[in-house]
Amino acid sequence: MRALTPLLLVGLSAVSPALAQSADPVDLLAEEALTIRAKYDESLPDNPERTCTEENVIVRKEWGSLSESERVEYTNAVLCLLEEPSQLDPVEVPGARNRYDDFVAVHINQTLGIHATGNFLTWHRLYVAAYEQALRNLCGYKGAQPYWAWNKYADDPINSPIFDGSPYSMSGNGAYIPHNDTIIQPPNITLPAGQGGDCVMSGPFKDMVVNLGPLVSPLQVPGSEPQEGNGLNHNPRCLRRDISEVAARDWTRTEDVMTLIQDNENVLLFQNMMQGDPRVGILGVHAGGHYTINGDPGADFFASPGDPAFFLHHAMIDRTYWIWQNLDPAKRLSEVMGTITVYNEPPSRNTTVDDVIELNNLADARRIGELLDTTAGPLCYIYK
Ligand SMILES: *[C@@H]1O[C@H](CO)[C@@H](O)[C@H](O)[C@H]1NC(C)=O
Ligand SMILES: *[C@@H]1O[C@H](CO)[C@@H](O)[C@H](O)[C@H]1NC(C)=O
Ligand SMILES: *[C@@H]1O[C@H](CO)[C@@H](O)[C@H](O)[C@H]1NC(C)=O
Ligand SMILES: *[C@@H]1O[C@H](CO)[C@@H](O)[C@H](O)[C@H]1NC(C)=O
Ligand SMILES: [Cu+2]
Repeated sequence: MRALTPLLLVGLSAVSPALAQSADPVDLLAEEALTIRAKYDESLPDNPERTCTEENVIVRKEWGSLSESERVEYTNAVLCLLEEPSQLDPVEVPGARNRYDDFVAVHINQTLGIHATGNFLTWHRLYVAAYEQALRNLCGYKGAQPYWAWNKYADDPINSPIFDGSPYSMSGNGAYIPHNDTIIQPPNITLPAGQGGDCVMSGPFKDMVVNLGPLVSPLQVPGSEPQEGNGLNHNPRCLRRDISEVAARDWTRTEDVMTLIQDNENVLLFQNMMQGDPRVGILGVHAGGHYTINGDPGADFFASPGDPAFFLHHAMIDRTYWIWQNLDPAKRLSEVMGTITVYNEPPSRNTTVDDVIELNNLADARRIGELLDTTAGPLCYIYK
C-alpha cells in the first residue's frame, strides 16, 4: 500500500488552503479521513502486487470545483454514451436505444435486491465505477466521475452549479406545469409541488430522450404515467424535473451529512441512516438527494438512473461511505452487515463478503469483499 501514500499526502497539502478557505465541515472530515488512511497504509507491509498507484488513481472531485471546460468534457461524454449502441439483449430489454439505457435497465432489473439491503453501498459503488469506466472507455473521457456535495447547495439547489441550467450545469429544473404535491408513500412525506414538473429546457440534456420506465412515478404530469410491465419497454419522453428545495433543505444539509458520518459506529447503522426508513418517516440523504432532483425518471425508485444527475448524487453517496470507512480503516474496510431483502422483508440471511454483485455486461462480476476498498482490488479512485 506504500505506493499510494505519497500521493495522498501530496494531494492533501495541495488542497488544504482551499479547504481551509471554504471550511466546509464535510470537506474537513474528508481530509481527516485521508490522513488517517495514509497512516494506516504506512503501517501495512508493502504489497508489490498492488495495481492502484499514484500514477493511475482516479481523483473524483466536486462539480462546483471543476472548471467550465472540465464540466463540458463530462457532459459531452454522457451525451456520447447516449449515442453509443445498446449492448443488451433486445428481446430482454426492448426499450434500450443506447449504452446509457443499458445502465438504467440493469438498475431497474435489480432494484428490489439492492436497496435497504447489505449490498446497497457496494452495488452502487461498482455501478458508478462501471459508468465512469464506460465514459472513459467508450467516449474518450479523461476525467473522473464528479460528485454533487448536496450540503453545499442545500439552501438553494436550483441555483447551484449542478442545476442552474447553464451550459456548464447538468441542466436545470423542468419548465413549470401545474401539478400536485409529491406524496412519498410510505412514509407519507409530502413535498410541495415545485417550480418545475415538465421538460428540462436548457443545458446539455435539454434534448435528451428518456427511453425506459417509469414504474413508480410520483410526478403526475401528462407523459409521465407509470408503464405496464417491467419498465424495460420503449417509452420515449423528455427528461422531467421538479427540483425540491424542501427535500434538499430537510434532508441534505451539512448537519445531516456530519451526523451520518460521525454518529454511526457500524455499517448497519450507517447504511440505515443513509437510506432512511420510510416506515418511520425518515428519508435520509439518499432519498433526500433523489427527491431533490425529483421528476421523471429522477424520483422513480426503479428508473432513477435515467436522469444523468443520478450519477453525481450516487458519487456523493459513495464519497460519504468512503469518508466513513477511511476514518476507521482497520474495521470499516472489511465490515458488511444487513440482509438480502428490502428492509429484511421477508426475513432473509445476512449479506456476506462472498456475495457476488453482477451488473450484466456493464462490469465484471465482483465479490462484495473486492469492493470495500476503493484503492485495492479492481477499484482505483479516491475523493478530493
Ligand atoms: C435481470 O436479472 C436476471 C437475474 O437476476 C438476469 O438473468 C437478467 O439478465 C437481468 N436482466 C438485465 C436487463 O440485466
Ligand atoms: C391533483 O390531484 C387531484 C386529486 O387526486 C386530481 O383530481 C387533480 O386532477 C390533480 N391535479 C393535477 C394537476 O394533476
Ligand atoms: C398522511 O399525512 C397527512 C397529513 O400529515 C394525513 O392527513 C393523512 O391521513 C396521512 N395519510 C396516511 C395514509 O397515513
Ligand atoms: C445477522 O447478523 C446479525 C448481526 O449483524 C446477527 O445478530 C444475526 O444473528 C445474523 N442473522 C443470521 C440469520 O445469521
Ligand atoms: Cu439505486
